[in-house]
Amino acid sequence: MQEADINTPTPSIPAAIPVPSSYGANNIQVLDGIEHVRMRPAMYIGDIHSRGLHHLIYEIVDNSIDETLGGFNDYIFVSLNPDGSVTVIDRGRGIPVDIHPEKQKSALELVMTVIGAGGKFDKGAYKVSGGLHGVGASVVNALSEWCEVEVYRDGKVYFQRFERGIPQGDVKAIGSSDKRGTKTTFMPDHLIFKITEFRKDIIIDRMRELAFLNKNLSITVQDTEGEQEIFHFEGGLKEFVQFTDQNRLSLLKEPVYIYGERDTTIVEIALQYNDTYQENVFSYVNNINTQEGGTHVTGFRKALTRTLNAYAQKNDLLKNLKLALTGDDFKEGLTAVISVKVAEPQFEGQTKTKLGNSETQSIVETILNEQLSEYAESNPNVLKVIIEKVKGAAMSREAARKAKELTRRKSVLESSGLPGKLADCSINDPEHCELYIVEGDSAGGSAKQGRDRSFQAILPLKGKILNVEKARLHKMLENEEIKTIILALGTSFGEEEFSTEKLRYGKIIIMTDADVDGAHIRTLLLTFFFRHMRALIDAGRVFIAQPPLYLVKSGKEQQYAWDDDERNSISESMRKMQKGKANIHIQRYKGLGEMNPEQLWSTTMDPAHRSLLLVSVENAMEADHVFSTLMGDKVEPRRDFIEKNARYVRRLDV
Ligand code: 0RA
Repeated sequence: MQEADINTPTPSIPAAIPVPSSYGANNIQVLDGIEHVRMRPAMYIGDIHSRGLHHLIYEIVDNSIDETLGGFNDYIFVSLNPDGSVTVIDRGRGIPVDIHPEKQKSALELVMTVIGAGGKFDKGAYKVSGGLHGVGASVVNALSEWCEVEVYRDGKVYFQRFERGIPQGDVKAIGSSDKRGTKTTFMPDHLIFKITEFRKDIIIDRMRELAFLNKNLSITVQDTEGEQEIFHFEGGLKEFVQFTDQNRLSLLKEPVYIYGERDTTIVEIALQYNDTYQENVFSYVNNINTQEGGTHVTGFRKALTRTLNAYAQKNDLLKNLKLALTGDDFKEGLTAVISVKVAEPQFEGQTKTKLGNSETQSIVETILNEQLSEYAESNPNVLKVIIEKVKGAAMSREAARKAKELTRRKSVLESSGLPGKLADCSINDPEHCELYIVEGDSAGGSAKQGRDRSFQAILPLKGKILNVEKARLHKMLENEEIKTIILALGTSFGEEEFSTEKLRYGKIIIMTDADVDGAHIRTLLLTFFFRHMRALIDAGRVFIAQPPLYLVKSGKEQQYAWDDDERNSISESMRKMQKGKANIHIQRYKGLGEMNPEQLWSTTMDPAHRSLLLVSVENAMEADHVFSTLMGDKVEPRRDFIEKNARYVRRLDV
């Protein structure tokens, strides 16, 4: 997948914007700012593909969310308009329209044209400022063909229009109204974005999430057909946890809910235990998903372990357990959402989604300690269930340890040998090495012969790997295929030992057949990477190979096709050259094994010609939902999911 580098200037964007001679220094600065955004949009919104496009909406919605966090707004309306533009309405105070004394411009115009002005206004205590968030409405404006803002304030309606960021006249009062709020409509610039179609499902995921996180807020999403969905959850985080666990069996009647404030920090937590073995903790700071965690998550874990442990000791619930509980034992089957509001959040980490504020850790810890122990005292039956679950985890941990000891040697995972099935590459520099995980021995054979052995390694898998969604840790480590993968990667495994630094390959490429079994194996592998080696996905190390589906032949000429459209247009053009007399033969590749080594190399493995799909997890919550639906125990939701999504499945030979 080709993504523009953050520093790549956008080609073919008219940089020169005509500047009227009456413009002063202020205006030149403003125009420079707008021009910079248009030259390097990725610096401001991440990319110019689907992700960046949707970011435009989030950016405008974030402003309305700021009003909500300040207590001034309880309603947001997002409409995908038939002409491709988007409208966002709130019932906040309305962007001020009075004239700034020095700049001689309305506050509205400054908000919409001065890059970075959003942050300079007093937007309330809990500013949205993580990662790419908070770059401001001016960035959206600069990247829009046109943008119109209506402000409802002081009994009047004000209006201003912009084109590619430039005001088309001053803000004007165009009518009277007793409403309050802001309405922004923008048309993403087709000169900037490679993709200009919004996807309703992506927008709905984020709006639903925002509604869970702000229980007083109601968000309506309207699609191009006029169809509306309303998101309003009075249960807030409690409902968020129930939504996350909808395909799992919960052990509690309803989630534990904690709310507390200290100084200017607000802490909200909901948690429950289910009958699976994974942990799902989603954390937010000022409504931003902190994918890399941070101090709020550390505080949460410490308090959870300490409080539950202390309660269990005190009530003698651990009497037949001969070992001490560890932090990991509290993770099995835990689903939790942690949401904190912090006045001056410090974001760290690779993607600036890790909270750094040290005071937040002790605030979360104190609030959770206090309230969870109170909850425990008044809900002894719930605590019994939780402690039983935790004890189960501890006993399974102990069983795994004993199993290892019994074999009287170091665990295979700690041995230095490589698996016998691996055909390794010859160079040692991981950055330049690739591991192909291939389905089946016959495809493995072709891949081994076709590869460039200097930097490409091949690991053939025998068949289906274990479904890790349903398995406990020690069961996984008994599975030959999984052991082989871990050994080949060199990363080791498990909370303490896993390390991306030990990874032996820069790219891990999953190469399976284009049929149902291939899709299943690919999903099993992705489940494994998502649940147990998520860091590799986040680091952009996991890829999916794209073998062609067809070989179209006519006489000596031959071309590969990756989908039906391509196949048709190739056959069409072969007919026209050869003036309709062509005898066209189309071969459908069912499996990788049908390709000879040279074909596999030239179509799928040769870096100069292949295309790889980069696996990324944009939305961990959504990914968790997909995996728990597809790989979990409940049959009904899986059937529903497959029925709903079947039309999105391409290149699948059913
Ligand atoms: C600056 C100051 C004030 C409100 C806003 C910005 C504001 C911005 C947006 C953007 C979308 N909706 C918005 N609603 C409000 C406060 C002005 C005052 O004190 O009345």
